[in-house]
Amino acid sequence: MGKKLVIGSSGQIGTELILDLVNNFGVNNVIATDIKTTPPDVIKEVTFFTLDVLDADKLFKLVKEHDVDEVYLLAALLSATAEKKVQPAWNLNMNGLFNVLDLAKEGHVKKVFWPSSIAIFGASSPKVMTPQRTITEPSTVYGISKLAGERWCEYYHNNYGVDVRSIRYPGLISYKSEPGGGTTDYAVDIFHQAINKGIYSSFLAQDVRLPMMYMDDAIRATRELMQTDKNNLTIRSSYNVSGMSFTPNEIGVEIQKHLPNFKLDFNPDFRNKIALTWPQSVDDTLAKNDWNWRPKFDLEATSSIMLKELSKQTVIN
Ligand code: AKB
Repeated sequence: MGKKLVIGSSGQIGTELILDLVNNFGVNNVIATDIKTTPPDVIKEVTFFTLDVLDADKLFKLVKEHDVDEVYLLAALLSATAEKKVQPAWNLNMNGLFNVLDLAKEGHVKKVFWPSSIAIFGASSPKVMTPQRTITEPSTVYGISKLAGERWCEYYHNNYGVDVRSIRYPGLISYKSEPGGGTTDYAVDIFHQAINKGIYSSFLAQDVRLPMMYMDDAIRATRELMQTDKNNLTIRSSYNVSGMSFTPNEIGVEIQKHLPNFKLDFNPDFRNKIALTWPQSVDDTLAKNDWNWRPKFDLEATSSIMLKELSKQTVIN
């Protein structure tokens, strides 16, 4: 068995994906890389290298020297940050992907995972139960880069036989690692602030509904997709996957069931405009049919876990 290489391993998804890969394949079969020079404490047992995915030579050497056969490319600038760093975001999100796809095209790695996002949809897409295939006119740099990336993944699969697999992640909720630079980040921040301050000011308006997913579901979806027989996959751009959908007001009410004094107010900023162009829910029938995708966590379960786990961290800190 070759090794699994995670690029962007210190981010919100990367940290938890590393833990899952270590559990399933053993610590000696996983390599963590990130542009940051030191890995987070929770993954410090794993072999780690500093890597900028735009450095194609260093990436190639790492893959060869460590006998890598699977790459998880998570390095990207997310929706809110990308609006402020337009060219760097486009450069990282596109050329990072090309560097990895080209390695697979040349036969140096067998399988690639690359995340897309609900951000590929835009204001003209249907909002409720957004289909797998529909109008996609994203209006953010991030959304444009993810949509272009999807087309390239499908192109590399169809023309060069590259085994690349992808999920359109919704907003992800986790306690082991924090998100950074996304429009859906409020749904993690709110738990931290509820515990630490008892009050949260949401940068999305109270009734903006977005698709979300608890991190355990997102990681399991990733693993299940990667382990599915390639003949079952009918989508080589990226799969819609559904977890739950809620508004800032609804998550606030859920938190108040645990913390009755929690106060929530609303100060929408530029991220609200982005959120208004995204789906409220997505239709993931193809993921269900092709690789038996089933979410396990709803808002109630997610809120209980988040509050319980973050309270422990507060006590320890
Ligand atoms: C973001 O908010 O930018 C991301 C995403 C939905 O892809 N979390």
